[in-house]
Amino acid sequence: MKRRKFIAASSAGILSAAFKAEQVAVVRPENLILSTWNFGVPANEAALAALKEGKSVLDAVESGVRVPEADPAVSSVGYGGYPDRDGRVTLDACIMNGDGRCGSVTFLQHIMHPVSVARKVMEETPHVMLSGEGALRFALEQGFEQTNLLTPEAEAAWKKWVQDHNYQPLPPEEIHDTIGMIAMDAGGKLAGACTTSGIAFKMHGRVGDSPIIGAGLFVEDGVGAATATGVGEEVIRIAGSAIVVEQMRHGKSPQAAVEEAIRRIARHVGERGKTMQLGMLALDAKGRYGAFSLSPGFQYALTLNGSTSLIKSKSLYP
Ligand code: SD4
Repeated sequence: MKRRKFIAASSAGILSAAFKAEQVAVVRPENLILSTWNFGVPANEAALAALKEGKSVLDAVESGVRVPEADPAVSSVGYGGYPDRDGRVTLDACIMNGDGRCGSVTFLQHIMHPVSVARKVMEETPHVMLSGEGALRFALEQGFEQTNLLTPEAEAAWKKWVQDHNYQPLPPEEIHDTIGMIAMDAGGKLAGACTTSGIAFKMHGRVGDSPIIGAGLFVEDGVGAATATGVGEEVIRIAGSAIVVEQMRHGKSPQAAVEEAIRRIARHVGERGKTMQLGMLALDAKGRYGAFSLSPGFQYALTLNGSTSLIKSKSLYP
């Protein structure tokens, strides 16, 4: 960090506030990017590359999450995602800028980059959310190509599930992972994106938290950003990302805010929480960040001052 910027940050009181946080970025970093799970590492690197090229933080999160969307080895996002119980890959995604602009698609089929369709909804329509057939029609009008998203591997996993599970949804510990990314650029501007194929072998038409602004993602300049992964129904029930940002507005650190959200979910789900996959990430406008999950195993990618690492989150249950 350049000396002049460092002095500006400390004189604004940012430094002293940051020292009180549980997880501390000592001064506002050049760029801060957080995303869920191990596939967040290459995603964060793509987002960082976009920021380094001078692109906006909104561009950065979009290019970041496009990486797992296009990766057939990631069985929970975009191309290669596990299908619903009828064998159809249906995708949910949203994107949000710190100034309140946002867009979302739900139950979208045949399009590899739902996050980019969500961005077009934000930029090219008077709406926030498009769903299903209408979202697909809009995507095609916008020039997106229709693709078969069901890879042979995902189809084989689905066929095995059909044989083994008698058409019943999987228990929460066996579901797969969403990418949620939140980021702040050197100027303090925030953005986030969230994209998923949802819970594997879900009912046809089921939509989770990921494309819902305020549930899977929420971002507000000057306050903070939050995102969620895991059993979307439980995140929706508490308006997860919105309440995390709201608590940061009222003075909680990102870590305290995600812990409070996870504890609220724990009260709803009782004993099931011990094995339920559900994690949240948050960052605030001071450059502090936090992560917490219900059951153990949640990991996130953190990019701070130009380098990215994969970190094991703290969890409520051991
Ligand atoms: C959903 N939250 O559709 C997503 C799925 C997920 O880890 O993140 N699984 O509910």
